[in-house]
Amino acid sequence: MNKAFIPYTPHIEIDKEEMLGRSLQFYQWANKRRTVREISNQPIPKEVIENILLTAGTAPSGANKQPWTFCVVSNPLLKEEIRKAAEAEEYKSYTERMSKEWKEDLEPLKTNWEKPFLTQAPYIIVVFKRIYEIEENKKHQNYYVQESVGLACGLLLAAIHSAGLVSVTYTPSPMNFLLKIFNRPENERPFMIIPVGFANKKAKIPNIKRKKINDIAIFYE
Ligand code: IYR
Repeated sequence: MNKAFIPYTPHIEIDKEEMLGRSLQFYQWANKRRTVREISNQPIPKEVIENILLTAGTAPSGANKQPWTFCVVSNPLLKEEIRKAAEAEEYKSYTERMSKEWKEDLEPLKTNWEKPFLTQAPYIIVVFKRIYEIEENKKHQNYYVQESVGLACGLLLAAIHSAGLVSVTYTPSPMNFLLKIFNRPENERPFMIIPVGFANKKAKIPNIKRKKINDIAIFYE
């Protein structure tokens, strides 16, 4: 690793007015992102996925360890296998494991154990967190892995949105079945599944609202 420091050059220099305009525009753009569960099978270029993943890889991480691995699935048989295993877990979750309160909270989202997006979407990104590194047969620590991989997934979602595509942050529980399917090394754990594609032409989304500024922020002036 190169330990030298290099000068930081701001990527833009703008006045306050432009800053205000850009911050508002960015918010309005981000606010158009919605989780979409009805994803079409229309293909998307692999290069777009590569750019999206490179964006995710720009996330800050504990000690710059970049503790993430993205398994990118376009193989239809593998998608089928993931869907089958995920739906088996979801069926148990919806019929046995989830509390009454949890199911009530999910009511507005109208989710159920069926996960058609896992076979419909042209790409399924299975995100693994790397809880430590193995180099020359020795374990090396990673830091703030949960936070780091969460940030990478946030950027991943923003990059997907920016490309005009949609996704759903899918976290089946438990996710052990992904360990078996992907046979990843012992230092990796499944973190999240992010299918990517175009929204179905007739896709519907729940009519839910975001909190207002005063509900999410407290200013100490
Ligand atoms: N993993 C399940 C249940 C689920 C849980 C939460 I919290 C959600 O916000 C949405 C769904 C499923 O995907 O159906």
